[in-house]
Amino acid sequence: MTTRIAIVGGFLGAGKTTLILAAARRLAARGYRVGLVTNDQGEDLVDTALAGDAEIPVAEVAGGCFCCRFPDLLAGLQRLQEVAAPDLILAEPVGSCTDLIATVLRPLVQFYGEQYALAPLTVLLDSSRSLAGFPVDIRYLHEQQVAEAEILLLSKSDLAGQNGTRIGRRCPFDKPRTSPESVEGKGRMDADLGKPQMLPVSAVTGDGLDEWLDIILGQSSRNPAALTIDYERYAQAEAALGWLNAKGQVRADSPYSAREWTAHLLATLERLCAEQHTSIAHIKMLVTTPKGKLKASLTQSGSLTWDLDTEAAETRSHEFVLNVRVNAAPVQLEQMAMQAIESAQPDPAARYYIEHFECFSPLPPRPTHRL
Ligand SMILES: Nc1nc2c(ncn2[C@@H]2O[C@H](COP(=O)(O)OP(=O)(O)OP(=O)(O)O)[C@@H](O)[C@H]2O)c(=O)[nH]1
Ligand SMILES: [Mg+2]
Repeated sequence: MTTRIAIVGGFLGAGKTTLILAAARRLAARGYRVGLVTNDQGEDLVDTALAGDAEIPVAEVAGGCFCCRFPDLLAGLQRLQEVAAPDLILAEPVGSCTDLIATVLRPLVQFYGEQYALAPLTVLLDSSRSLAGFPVDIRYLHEQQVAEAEILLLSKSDLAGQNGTRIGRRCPFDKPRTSPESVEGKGRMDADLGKPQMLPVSAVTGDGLDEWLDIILGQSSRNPAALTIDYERYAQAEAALGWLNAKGQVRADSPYSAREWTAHLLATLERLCAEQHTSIAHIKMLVTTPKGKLKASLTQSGSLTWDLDTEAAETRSHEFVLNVRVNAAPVQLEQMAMQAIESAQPDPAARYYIEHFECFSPLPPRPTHRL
């Protein structure tokens, strides 16, 4: 029996995890067993913790994207099959990853086609946001992500019309594809089918979600032409990103608000990014107190969103996981993050402990397979 896999890509902060979690809840209500695979260049992921909190079986591929860690992806898929026997696995590649058709979908179909059935590649495009402040290579990477979509989801459709944005069904980077062949080798596709199916969705209101689920449950990847992509530029784009994953704890003798601590830290980071002309791709924080959880995200300046906010009471301690992806050198990002953590101290006697701290730029992509 084959297990269906839907790969859900798109740029950092485009809304992949939020959509996948909303989809998993909806699928569970329809009677499907669902598993998730999260992915990152480092470890200690807010996304994995969120999926675990939602009680959805999750496997994590850490230390590199699916394409460079293909054996780890396979191991994660297998683990999910063993523990949860899912009908559908939703897999979220790192938001700075592209060329997924050639390096992930095709190898899965070609080498493991008896075990896995691939849904069309979904890519999220957040039309409420501009990447104009990012270097040209990052914008190139973003274009490549959009260009290989089989289903292009125009995410956060509830924000359409705000910030002067509009969501339509025309792809902003529309590039017709050439002579793809079907996965099963049943011949060439109709030229029209080379274009992505386009759909506005909102994980917040649920608009478009059922329509998308019907597509990924009912259709197979058509094995479109692989991207013609310049790996030098792709590597330059990755190298232009500063990546920080940190995990730690705060302890104080007097009660304080963990929400204020989070808001203060993120506001400081946001201010430092603005002062140092650093564009924000995605900054996310998960905070756990003895009584509840908080999760906040920033995908651009002025966009702080609280996705989880169950912490009503004051606390004397909390744990945190901080993931930052910005256009900055690692050494610069490390200084900004430490300054933000120190400035958020609830009182001068409070102590913070960093259990894990890694700050780097992703290495050039070296896919295990490229077909
Ligand atoms: N208004 C609105 N906000 C959304 C929607 N989907 C996601 N967001 C917000 O966008 C931010 C980023 O969402 P994520 O789901 O973490 O994005 P992601 O693509 O998984 O990000 P990375 O894993 O860092 O690449 C969060 O603050 C979400 O609340 C949506 O449909 N509408
Ligand atoms: Mg995510």
